[in-house]
Amino acid sequence: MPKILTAEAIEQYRRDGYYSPLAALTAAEVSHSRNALESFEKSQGHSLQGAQRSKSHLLFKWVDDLMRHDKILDAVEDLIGPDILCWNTLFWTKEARSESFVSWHQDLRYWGLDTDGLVSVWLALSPATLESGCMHVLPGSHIGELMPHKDEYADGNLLTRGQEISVEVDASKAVAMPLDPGEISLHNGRLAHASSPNQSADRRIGLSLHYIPTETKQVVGAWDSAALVRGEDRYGHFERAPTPAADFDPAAVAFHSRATDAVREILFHDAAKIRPTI
Ligand SMILES: O=C(O)CCC(=O)C(=O)O
Repeated sequence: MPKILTAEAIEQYRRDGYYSPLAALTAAEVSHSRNALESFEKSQGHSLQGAQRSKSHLLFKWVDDLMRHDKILDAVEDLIGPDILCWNTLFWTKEARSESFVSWHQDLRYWGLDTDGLVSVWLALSPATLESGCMHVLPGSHIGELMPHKDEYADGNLLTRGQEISVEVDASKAVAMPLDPGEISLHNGRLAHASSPNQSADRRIGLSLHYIPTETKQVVGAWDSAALVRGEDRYGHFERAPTPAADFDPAAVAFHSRATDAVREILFHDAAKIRPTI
């Protein structure tokens, strides 16, 4: 018996590679999270940058709480079962009226994870609309071989290598996934997706959370880590990430540095050029 998704939603996810939208956070939870993010950004004088965007649950207790949010985990459990690791949490902020975009790509082409089961949850902390550059997906593209990609490093591309699918993507078949604040979309890590610049007057703030079954292995990097967020890990393929006691817990911050260096090496594996930030 599924915990939160309907049988139709699960069937759609398996067939098309995504399901959206699903209400997850209350308005109070959204405003708590957005305030926490923006207060920190204000205190440091700029938005989250570089490694701060990645594995952010090790820096911010409130992100660790979001990563373990019952509604989100119930949806993930309906798709991959009760033993769940979270490999990464990653912020995707497009400033108001900015050129930032994301080219068409498939995440599992780059992450060194040997699973077809990765569930990518994208949580909206501000309106993700057509105007603000919500994600678009290509239904069914999670099935079959991963597509070839090339590294373009284009200005404004939020992806590490500016990677882009190098065969033609029929964008007329793309489906938009607009989200209200507090809603999530779920997509398979093999699904092709992209997004356009933010033409709205508000920031478009999203947090993506990458959940994997515990049997998954890292096959590119020599060392990798993940947080056990539900159930049991009977495999031990990833070093267990600590849970921070508070924001900037020294032990978790030290782990964050090691863990994001490892991810960076994985993401740039085989790349001809290395960008200074991820
Ligand atoms: O935030 C976006 O527009 C794209 C996010 C993305 O590529 C992802 O979550 O994998």
